[in-house]
Amino acid sequence: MAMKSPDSDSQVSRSEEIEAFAQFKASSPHLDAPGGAVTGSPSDSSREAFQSSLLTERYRLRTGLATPALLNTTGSSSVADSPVLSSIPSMIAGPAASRERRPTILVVDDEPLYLRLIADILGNDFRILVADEGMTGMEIAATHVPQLILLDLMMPVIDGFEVYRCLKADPRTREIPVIFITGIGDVVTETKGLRMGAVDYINKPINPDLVKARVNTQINLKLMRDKLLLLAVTDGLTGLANRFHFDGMLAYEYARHLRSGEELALIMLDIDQFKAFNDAYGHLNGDECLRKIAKALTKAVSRCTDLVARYGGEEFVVLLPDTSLRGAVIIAERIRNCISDLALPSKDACAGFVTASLGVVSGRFLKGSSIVDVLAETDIQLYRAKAGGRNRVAFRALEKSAPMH
Ligand code: GH3
Ligand code: MG
Ligand code: MG
Repeated sequence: MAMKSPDSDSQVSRSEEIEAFAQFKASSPHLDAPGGAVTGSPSDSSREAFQSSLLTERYRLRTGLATPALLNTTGSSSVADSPVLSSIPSMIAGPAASRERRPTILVVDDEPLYLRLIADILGNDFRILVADEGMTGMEIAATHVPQLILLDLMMPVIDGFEVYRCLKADPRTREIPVIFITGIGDVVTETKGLRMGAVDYINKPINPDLVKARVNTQINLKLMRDKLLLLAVTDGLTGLANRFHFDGMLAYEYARHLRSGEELALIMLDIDQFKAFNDAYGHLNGDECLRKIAKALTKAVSRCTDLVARYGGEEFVVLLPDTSLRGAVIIAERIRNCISDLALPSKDACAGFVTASLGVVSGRFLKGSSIVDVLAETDIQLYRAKAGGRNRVAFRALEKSAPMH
């Protein structure tokens, strides 16, 4: 693996250099959150796939321009965006959106009567958003990400199946369960919808008790699934992302950076002489110390695309997409200072308080290079920081031009 060091000793603790880095960083353009790519639609023919992608594209364009209508108690001005909504603003009862804790359900139906009816049936238990046509429905779904969508099959311009395809082709709405509402009620149509992935059907004319029962079941499943998904990616002790999530995100960001050619930075952190801390103060205090350090780490990174994770034991990692070595070293120094500033006493540690050592790498990667090499090099830098006396940052730039093996 071809690497180069940015300076002769690779040790950073000079305040002037940090200041210069800070100025450099302040002058760099701000990072936007990455937009997810549409990976295709689950259409059953190429014509449908083409139509879906066209619709998705139109929908995306419109999403950037239009604020979707939100129906609430106060009858906000956005309600007037839709003739259907403006006629039924008082239908939804409940607290203001900002204090809203009830699950959200989006109802998409071209018939105002049914929007009214369903909102009446479910309005006491759920926050209800409505749309009188598919395009608006998709916009609202992407912006508000409801827990469930009730989607009418028979609508003019874009029917429910097509709206469903677009919802499933969009990463922002892909995971939202959909119940179809249909007046057709034949086996072929219902089977088609269920095969596409709809979670259930509601038949017109609507039976309120049946609607409530079906909706409650699906909302409970969705909430439970969301909770499990969150648990699967969270470290139980610190609340940070866990190793599993970090590995997935590293692979994703690495692949993205292979394509974009932008720099990707990684920080690996290990608490110094933490065994001594545990021995002196006990494991419960050790756990509390890890939680405090996790909080400090979260505070030290600012971009929404940065990921802080617990790598294992008393080791943490920070993934910094689109970040130069200079930027990453500034952040590593900030983290190191935040941890020192906690001033957690550790009588047997060299410094007398809890400190950490950090290894940093950043680089542009070529096809054929390996993510394992990046991790291994970050680890090497971490142990250089340890060997250099602990409570410090060591770093290295990964060579841009030479492929790694
Ligand atoms: P070094 O400066 O070389 O990193 O020394 P160290 O003592 O930190 O490293 P070592 O690998 O010898 O010990 C790591 C310690 O971290 C030992 C283990 O008890 C502690 N540790 C790991 N995970 C946890 C945890 O979840 N809770 C607590 N309280 N301690 C933990
Ligand atoms: Mg360790
Ligand atoms: Mg340690």
